[in-house]
Amino acid sequence: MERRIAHVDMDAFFAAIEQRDDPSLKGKPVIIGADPKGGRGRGVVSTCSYEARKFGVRSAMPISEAWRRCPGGVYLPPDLEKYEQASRRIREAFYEFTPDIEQVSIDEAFLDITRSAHLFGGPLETCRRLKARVKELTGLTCSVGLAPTKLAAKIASDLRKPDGLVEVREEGLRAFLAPLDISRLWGLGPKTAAVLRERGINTIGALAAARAPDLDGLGSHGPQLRALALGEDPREVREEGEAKSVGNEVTFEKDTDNAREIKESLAALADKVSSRLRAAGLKGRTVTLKVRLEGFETHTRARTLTLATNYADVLAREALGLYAAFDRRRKKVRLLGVKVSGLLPAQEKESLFEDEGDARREKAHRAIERIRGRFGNSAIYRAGAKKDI
Ligand code: TTP
Ligand code: MG
Repeated sequence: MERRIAHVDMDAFFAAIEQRDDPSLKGKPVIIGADPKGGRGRGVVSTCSYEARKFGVRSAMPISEAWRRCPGGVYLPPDLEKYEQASRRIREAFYEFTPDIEQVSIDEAFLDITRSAHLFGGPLETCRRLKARVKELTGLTCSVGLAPTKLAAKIASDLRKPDGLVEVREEGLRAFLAPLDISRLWGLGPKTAAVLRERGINTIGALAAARAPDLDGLGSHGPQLRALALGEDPREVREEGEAKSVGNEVTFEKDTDNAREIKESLAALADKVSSRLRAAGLKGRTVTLKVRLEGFETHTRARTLTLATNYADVLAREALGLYAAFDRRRKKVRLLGVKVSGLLPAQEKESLFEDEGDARREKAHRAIERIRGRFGNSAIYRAGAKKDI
């Protein structure tokens, strides 16, 4: 039976929420991210409205560059709590259509509607209704790709943004993929892409038609990529190990090698990530440290814990440990990030022998959360994290 997988991706998510909440921003270039400080700001763009994209502004671009391209834009700091609330609403809408959901990020999910679509007038009609329901619950538009595989659904959702809906059927799958650039394939890094391009393989169709010698030197990756190019992608919705994570980062006012500043920032980031995980009822197993050095050179280091956690002190300890083992070759630090992935529900028991410190930690975290709930986030800091991020 043909699988029907929908990939849903909200349009200009953070920016669209700000435009929804302040109608005077509608139709304007809105840029969410670090403070541009009149062009001297040092952080990056989180996202921007489609109006701002016309000026060439993009996610992850330095905010100073965005300012150069679009000095007349409206620049706003992100309000993650508000966006997470919208994200929860969207998920509620999804569950009205199927229980088979894989949330990929704050604004993106796969839905397997193979078994439920008949209840809503068929797969395409299900997607139309889903878009309408998301709009009704959040006032926001999304783009949906409907296809027999995750790869094709993901690509399809991106093709007619914003407010798009693109359907790909099994019989048209290979023809749909063939003209697309190889960079659209998952798991294809820039190095492999460069090797393929040197051999004249630029499109997914060319890769599908490639002979064994063209795939030489790519190891087991070669046949795998070719299978994807042929439309073979058996990955299921809800598959483990998807890029599901909670993270925060900070760009320093000035590049720094001040050990104390770095330590406090890592502790504050761990604190923030811990609060967001706990608010979402999640814990995670893998802690990733991101370090961007002067000159924008970026590195990540990760460690996977035996037991998943959402405790600020455990995350801080891991982040500090990863940082201590990182060799920055005397270069100064521009940005730090802490991210937790490998997420599971916080109440899930992983071991019969809970860490003896856990009950105490849980109590301490709850006490801090109560105080913050009553007096605001800066009413109390954890030791070593005396800082707002
Ligand atoms: P995306 O879905 O990549 O972007 P988007 O929803 O803003 O725009 P599009 O219409 O192209 O889907 O990411 C979702 C949100 O995640 C985005 O609104 C802001 C945040 N984000 C960042 O903070 N930094 C980033 O580098 C990216 C890519 C996204
Ligand atoms: Mg999006």
